[in-house]
Amino acid sequence: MRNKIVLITGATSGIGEATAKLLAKHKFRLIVCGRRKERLKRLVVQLGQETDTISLSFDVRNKEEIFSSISSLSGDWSDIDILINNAGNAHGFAPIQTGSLDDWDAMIDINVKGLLYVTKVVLPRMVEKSAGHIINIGSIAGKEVYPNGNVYCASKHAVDAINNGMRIDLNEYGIKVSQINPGLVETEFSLVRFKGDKKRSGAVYKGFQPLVAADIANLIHFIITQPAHVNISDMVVLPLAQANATIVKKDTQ
Ligand code: NDP
Ligand code: 8X3
Repeated sequence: MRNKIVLITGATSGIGEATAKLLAKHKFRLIVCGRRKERLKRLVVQLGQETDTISLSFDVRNKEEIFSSISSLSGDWSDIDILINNAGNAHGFAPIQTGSLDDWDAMIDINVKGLLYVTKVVLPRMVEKSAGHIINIGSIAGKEVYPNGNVYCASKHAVDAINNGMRIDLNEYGIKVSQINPGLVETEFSLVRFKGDKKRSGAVYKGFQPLVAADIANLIHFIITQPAHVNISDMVVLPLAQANATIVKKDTQ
């Protein structure tokens, strides 16, 4: 039997990249995706030393781009066993009365519609063979709402609902659907949220030990290596210092 093929969106940094690196060590065959082509090229060279790796570059907001790149997969690469819907970000951190329309569009288009578009292209083959596994990366922001989180939280609540809906609809096909909802993970996430402001983004993770991307990669590996009859449907994971979306115990010095 061939090694399983995993398509990871948002593999150019953070959680997606750490997951690609870990799964490469475990010899999963990888399709790494993102918009930044230079990073994808480097990943293919690096991971290619451990496992078969190819890349696809598309913006998850662009359905034509998604459909044509995933449909262009040839040979058994089109037979994706595991889809990791990870691409996403928060854009901005403003109260609802002053939030930017562009930021709102970005979050709904990327975190919600992008996840749906990619799933739409990958699912038919899974349904046809009655097998497969979809991992959706939600967030603590999809379980709770916090000040200034408004639309980002809404986008992740949507992912939570879609995750549950997928599991119900795909139940008869034996396709596993799982979600991981992390709290604070130190990646490029806050840099994107604060539009490149390193001081502001760095401050998010000061005074406590945040999760790192490799922590989430470990959990993804755990979820996809369970026995065939076991489906981990939903998992919330927080740093020890974080009690919920709003309470984080920080050193004050
Ligand atoms: P990063 O900013 O490090 O990574 C985001 C990834 O998403 C990048 O690889 C980026 O690739 C990709 N991406 C963003 N926009 C698009 C787009 N329009 N089209 C295609 N790919 C896109 O953040 P994280 O690794 O932290 O985030 C990964 C996921 O984890 C997100 O869904 C996020 O909401 C979620 N999450 C993060 C938490 C955290 O605290 N960090 C906590 C809970 C959930 P590229 O720019 O190359 O396109
Ligand atoms: C990312 C974690 O708390 O910034 O989803 O929303 S948080």
